Amino acid sequence: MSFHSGFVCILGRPNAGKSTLLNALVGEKLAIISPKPQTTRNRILGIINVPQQKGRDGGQIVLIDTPGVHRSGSSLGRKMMTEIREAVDGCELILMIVDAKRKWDADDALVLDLARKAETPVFLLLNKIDLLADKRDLLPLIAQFQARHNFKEIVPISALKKKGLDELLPCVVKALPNGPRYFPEDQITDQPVRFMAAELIREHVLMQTHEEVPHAVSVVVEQFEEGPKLVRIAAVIYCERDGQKAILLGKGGQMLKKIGTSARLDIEKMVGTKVFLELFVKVQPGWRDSRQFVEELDWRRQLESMAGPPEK
Ligand SMILES: Nc1nc2c(ncn2[C@@H]2O[C@H](COP(=O)(O)OP(=O)(O)OP(=O)(O)O)[C@@H](O)[C@H]2O)c(=O)[nH]1
Ligand SMILES: [Mg+2]
Repeated sequence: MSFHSGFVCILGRPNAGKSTLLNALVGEKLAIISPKPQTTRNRILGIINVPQQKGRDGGQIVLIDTPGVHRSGSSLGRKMMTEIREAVDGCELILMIVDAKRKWDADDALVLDLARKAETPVFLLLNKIDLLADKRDLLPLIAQFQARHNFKEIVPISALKKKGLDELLPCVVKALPNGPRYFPEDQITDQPVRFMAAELIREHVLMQTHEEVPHAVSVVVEQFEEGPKLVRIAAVIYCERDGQKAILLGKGGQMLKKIGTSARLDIEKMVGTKVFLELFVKVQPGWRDSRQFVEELDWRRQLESMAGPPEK
């Protein structure tokens, strides 16, 4: 018996179900989900330990959820594409995920192009099969995909209903090289709770607002103080225009209150203690086109600057 390990990148167009898959495979909510495209903006690590079982090799899968592959000229869009490329670079396996209910189009072609260039084995995951009325539709669909690329495996799944995942995991382990355990067995992500809290707040903004508002919003946690019985959090919801700020506040502050209450309950579930959450809304005109602002949103960068300059 041997131990397999490696980095596995989930790649796909916006809304294909990448983050739903990450959460389902890890068994914890690490990434926020929404029906709106371009929900995920950073790469998100999820660590899965697969025990040796019934003669099968065990291993550690370091799964990376990525933003949806898309064409965009904004600084935010470019940053999202950089996050995707960083995840793809150096991974041992790509899980390309497509929505089985959608016709193949230029966006999927863009994803396949990225996967091909990586020169890494690619699994094709046909997601959302729970939406197929007739399961016999799967066979011609699989044949179509086989003609597009020499996929190492084609696996029909439903990330939402957790179908096909038990078949997928051993295939992923088998496709990885023999290697070390990269992360301790009890670690499931590299993302600190402070930043997960910011994402949960953004998820509630995505749920409660429409049209351009969700895309124009970013969330920064400015204060995060963990006590034994209470976590105090102050966060700023940035938007781009006064009109968006008015929507986020709502009549008499009702909208912000609603977002705050529901986000607080989710954060309490995550941290396991009471949370005191204060939210502010600020206008940062055109932040999505500001390279500096977009870079400052990157939590990996924020962590570096919190740690201060390296000691000599
Ligand atoms: N019916 C069905 N819906 C799914 C499935 N997987 C994901 N969804 C839904 O598809 C929508 C998008 O899911 P996400 O996981 O946020 O998609 P994503 O690929 O991470 O999207 P971006 O982060 O925007 O790139 C959500 O409404 C999910 O509930 C599935 O297997 N079946
Ligand atoms: Mg996502």
